[in-house]
Amino acid sequence: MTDSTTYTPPKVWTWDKENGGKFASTNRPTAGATHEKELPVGKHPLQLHSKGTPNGVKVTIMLEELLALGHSGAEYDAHLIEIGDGDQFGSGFVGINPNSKIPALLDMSTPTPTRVFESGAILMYLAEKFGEFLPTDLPARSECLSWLFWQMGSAPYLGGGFGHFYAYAPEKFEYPINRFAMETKRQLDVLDQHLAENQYMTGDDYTIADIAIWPWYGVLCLGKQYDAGEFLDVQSYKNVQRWTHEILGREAVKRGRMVNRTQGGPEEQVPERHDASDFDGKTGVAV
Ligand SMILES: N[C@@H](CCC(=O)N[C@@H](CS)C(=O)NCC(=O)O)C(=O)O
Repeated sequence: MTDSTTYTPPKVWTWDKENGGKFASTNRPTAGATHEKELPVGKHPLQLHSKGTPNGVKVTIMLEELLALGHSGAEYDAHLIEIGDGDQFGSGFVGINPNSKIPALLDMSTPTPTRVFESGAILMYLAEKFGEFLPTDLPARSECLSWLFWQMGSAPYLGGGFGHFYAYAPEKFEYPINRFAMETKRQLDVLDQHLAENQYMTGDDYTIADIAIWPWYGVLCLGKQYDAGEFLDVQSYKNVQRWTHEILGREAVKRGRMVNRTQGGPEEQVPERHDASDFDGKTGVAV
């Protein structure tokens, strides 16, 4: 590993497999399947292949919210994709997401199975399929989708930028930590100013914009993400704090956070969800 202050890029980049970092064993510069592996198919209309990361949790919260409203068509099997073991490079998974990232959804209730990848696209698909959490009135719908796409564009700076260099990189480099901490705090301020005037991201109604933003910025403001609560002074974002705790109190959020989770105590985890009874005896994620 070369010191970042003295690194001179070669003329042509080559893959240094030993470059260190938490994800060195799964990251690669090529796409496509590395091995044959069929995906399991459960009994429900919706087959989710995911893991309980912020992007994965967006979808399980949405599904639990839809079930809470009585949409039986939103019943789902949540199969665990162990991204640390490279499951995302299996042929079955690549067939539903050529980008090899969780979450990915297969809707078996359409005449031929419909694949949906990218968490924002999955939220929109489910919102449109069930007619919930996405306003139909054009100005309100546009506001909701603006915030949904804001999240999709912004979170990589938080996760891939700040989180990576603050928590996962093999060494603490000042330059990228400063750059991405500044951007993360700017984004938190965007949210804080907006939430000073609005109960939820799109006004009075809880929508897929909140469902997309909360698992990243809400959990960050709980001080959980990257153990960076103090460093980023998350308590100072008072309006984000108010919104974060309001959403934290929702039953569907409590359930969705546990699905495909493999961290914490057994009472916090539902690694695979095939039935509502899988939540029996589970207490939820500690804050
Ligand atoms: N833009 C994508 C990002 C998905 C994503 O980055 N997923 C991560 C986990 S949060 C993943 O599958 N990583 C595995 C890998 O990079 O190999 C989405 O929102 O669905």
